[in-house]
Amino acid sequence: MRTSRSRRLALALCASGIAVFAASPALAGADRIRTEGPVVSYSPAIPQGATARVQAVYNAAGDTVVTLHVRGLLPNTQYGAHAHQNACGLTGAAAGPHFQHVPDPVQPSTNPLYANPGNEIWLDFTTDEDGNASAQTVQRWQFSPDRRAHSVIIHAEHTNPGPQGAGTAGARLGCLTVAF
Ligand SMILES: [Cu+2]
Repeated sequence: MRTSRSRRLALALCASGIAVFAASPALAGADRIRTEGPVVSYSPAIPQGATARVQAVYNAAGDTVVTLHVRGLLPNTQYGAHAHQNACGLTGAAAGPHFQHVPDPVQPSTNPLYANPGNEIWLDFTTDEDGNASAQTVQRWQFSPDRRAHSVIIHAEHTNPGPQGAGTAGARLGCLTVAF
């Protein structure tokens, strides 16, 4: 009985060790990441103190579920949001192009065959009267170890679905670096 209990304890410790490992800075295997922090602001439309939280989960079906929560933005306002290739920098441009699961050979990509919400991570939202909002998208793919998104950019407009200018969403207003 005692042996069995200590064995269970060892298994529990082992499991918690795996859980700690799974909280590593990037998604891998059946895993999840969660990043929360102040939104880097490039515009008065991202007020001082605005925060965002991004969670990404790999499920057993091979999907990637990405959720965005924002707080402290302008009230009752439409924003666009996407996962971008690079981490946030001093300007909105530093985050680079949208992350694309299948990369468009023509960049910047506005071809709806590539610039679409199945091949990119779009997280558009409209804030409530307190400036808060959330958005979620489910992708039928997962990141590859060497090619993954590194930020979420918040834009001035909801994303244009195309066919002309697909994926565009106006100025880059703010950014959160996310280790997808
Ligand atoms: Cu974008």
